[in-house]
Amino acid sequence: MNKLPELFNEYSESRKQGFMEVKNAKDSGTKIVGIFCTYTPKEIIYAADAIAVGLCGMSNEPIEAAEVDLPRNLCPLIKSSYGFAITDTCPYFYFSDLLIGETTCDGKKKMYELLGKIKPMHVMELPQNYLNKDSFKTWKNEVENLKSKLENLFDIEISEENLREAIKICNMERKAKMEFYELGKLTPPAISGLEMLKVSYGSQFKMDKYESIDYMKNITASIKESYDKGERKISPYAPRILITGCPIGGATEKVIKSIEDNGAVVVCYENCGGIKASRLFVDEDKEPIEAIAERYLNIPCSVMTPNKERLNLISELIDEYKIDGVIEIILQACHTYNVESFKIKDFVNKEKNIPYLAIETDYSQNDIGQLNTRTMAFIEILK
Ligand code: BJ8
Repeated sequence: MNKLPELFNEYSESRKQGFMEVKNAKDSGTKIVGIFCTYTPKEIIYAADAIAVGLCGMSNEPIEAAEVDLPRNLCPLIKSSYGFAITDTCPYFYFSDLLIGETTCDGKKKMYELLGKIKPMHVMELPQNYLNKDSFKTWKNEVENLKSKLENLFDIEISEENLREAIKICNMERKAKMEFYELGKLTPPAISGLEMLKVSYGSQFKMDKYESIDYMKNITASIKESYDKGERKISPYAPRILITGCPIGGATEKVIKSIEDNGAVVVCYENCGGIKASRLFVDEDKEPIEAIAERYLNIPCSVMTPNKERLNLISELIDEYKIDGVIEIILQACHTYNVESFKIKDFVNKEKNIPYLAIETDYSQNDIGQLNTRTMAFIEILK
């Protein structure tokens, strides 16, 4: 079995390796579909024998170029994604035959209009009240439209069997990820939050799903084996933190680093890239399109209103992971998470009786001093 440090290094390098994999796939005639969001029903893309790639959007470098066209006071994730596209510095974007976006937040959907001038772009209309009966109909229709779009564009037919196979493999991937995240449930946790973030962030760049699942399983088994032999890397007294809020990775690793440098440990990520994206499975016993539509419409992102399921999820995770404090990371100018943070704080403080801290940040490294002061003060309360 591989030793841990090499596994982690390999995963942090996997974004670069992913570039080569996607190029090879493209050269051999495989279609590439670039995606931006957890709401994209990846099963439809795999059923079309294409590869879904998460597009670059976690780095500060292309933001200056993006600000020539976009307002400065905009979410860094949107500016970074757009900047990568117009500077042609994201190989995944470059190789994509089609981009898929959803009508989530205002900034993203307006950016998709601009991206549509550079690449073929398909936007799915995401209803934002999942409780409304018509929402399911609309969304199911959008999933069917996506299937037809891929069939026409790639001149193929997506059979029910293709869909069932894609559902199975995506569920297997979710299961492998959930087992990996369970390492955070141990006391003390078997892995630091920064390592956990690197593994889960890096995992999206493995193009072959079976390989990716095996790799995730290997990492989990390897860490468990060391833990069972008595290896402890984290102090049992380190306060246990749940991260919620906007998607993070790349430039925003600075927040996790600051939390852990100040003596706490991140044991669970509720956000996209973490549990939110992996805990919901597609029902393999239902009609495939219906089951896919149902699973994706239930994702508790702050673009939904109401978004009660997010509170339920946070509540369960606080209990399951024995959380001492919740830190919400809000990307600058993300209105949905920023406004919803009021409810989250109230719920965490009053219903779960634990401290909550909201951190608003961007992709620059200018706020590291202030970040450290705030996380240090918060962690002192927890000790
Ligand atoms: S399912 S979290 S990936 S929309 S881009 S909403 S940070 S202002 S990313 Fe998201 Fe899908 Fe939801 Fe997940 Fe705010 Fe920025 Fe908008 Fe953002």
